[in-house]
Amino acid sequence: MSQRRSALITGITGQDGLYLAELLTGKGYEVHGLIRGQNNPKRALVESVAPGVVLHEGDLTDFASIARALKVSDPDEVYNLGAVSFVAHSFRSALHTSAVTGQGALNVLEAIRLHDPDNRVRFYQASSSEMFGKVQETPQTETTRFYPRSPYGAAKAFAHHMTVNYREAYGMHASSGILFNHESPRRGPEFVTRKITQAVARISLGLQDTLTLGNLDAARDWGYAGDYVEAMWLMLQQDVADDYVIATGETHTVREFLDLAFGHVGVRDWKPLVQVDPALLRPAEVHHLVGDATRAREALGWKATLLLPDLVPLMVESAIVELA
Ligand code: NDP
Ligand code: GDR
Repeated sequence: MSQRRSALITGITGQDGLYLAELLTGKGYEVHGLIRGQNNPKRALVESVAPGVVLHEGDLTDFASIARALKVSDPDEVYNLGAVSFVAHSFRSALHTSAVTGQGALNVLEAIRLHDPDNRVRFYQASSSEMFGKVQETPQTETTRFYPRSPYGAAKAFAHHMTVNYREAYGMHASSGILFNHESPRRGPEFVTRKITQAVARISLGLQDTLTLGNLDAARDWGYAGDYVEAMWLMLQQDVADDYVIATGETHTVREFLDLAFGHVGVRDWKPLVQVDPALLRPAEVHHLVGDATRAREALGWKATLLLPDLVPLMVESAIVELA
């Protein structure tokens, strides 16, 4: 009988960490997670989503804690999802973002190299479409040049290059998923999709009057997080490690998102309900992203199943249910 496979997930308390822990638990994996702080309030949430998960206290800036988690869990697969992930915040906290989102990934790579010199462990790095920043070509593919526009994007580009380097220099099975925006009812409330859908739910129930946003013209390739964690897993099941763009291939503006969200609760003209606050504009913006996931489709057999017109109602409905 084959031995039960095991995985260690950093960032297990985040949106993707929860979906991935759920996915891997469902596949029969022994799931381990690195969790920050001595009493992280999200511990119970992780345990309810992925029963049997084993949590190890640690921090991506603390090399020893990563080495310890690796030693105790001895995983077949490591998914590095932990990061300071909010782009707007990264401008206010550039050094910390660099330490967690950039150097943190290197800490994990180096800890794996020391723990497993025989390259048995397979590694996944959560790279991002934010690395494309001021886009040099449309749609963006695995070979599109990076031009990050934030401390977050720059830190992710560093982590991405280090992942490629550990693959090429040491023969590590290290893959990067260059994921475009993906959303869900588990998305953090600071991100625009969840901010909008939660506000629309509250406005529709008479609990809030208006919504304040920043740049309404930004365009994003928005997919569903449940689909995207499936792609992460598929990458680590390949014989050869590689980098993959994961995207829907469709782009929409924040305005279009507002049309769909307010439209779902019967509000056609949302303009009187939405204010723009210049304080929410970013020092440098990523204006337009759209990904070409051909490589993922051909090599992994992966395709986005839930597109924005179905995703937005799902998020609004979920926010309404939470308020009930
Ligand atoms: P979230 O912001 O929801 O989760 C981030 C996770 O990182 C949380 O578990 C958080 O823990 C953890 N974390 C933060 N700081 C540290 C630290 N110092 N040490 C250890 N863990 C830490 O992000 P998502 O789930 O949305 O994204 C997962 C990954 O994918 C991130 O790396 C993100 O940058 C990347 N990504 C996300 C995309 C998206 O659209 N969602 C697209 C492309 C890439 P805590 O709960 O304790 O704060
Ligand atoms: P993003 O996501 O920066 O693309 O990074 P976010 O939802 O924060 O912003 C998307 C776009 O919406 C515009 N916007 C606003 N954004 C927020 N958060 N709040 C607002 O009020 C608002 N108004 C307009 C932004 O300017 C931006 O153009 C996400 C994160 O998950 C990253 O970790 C990940 O790498 C990328 O997606 C791909």
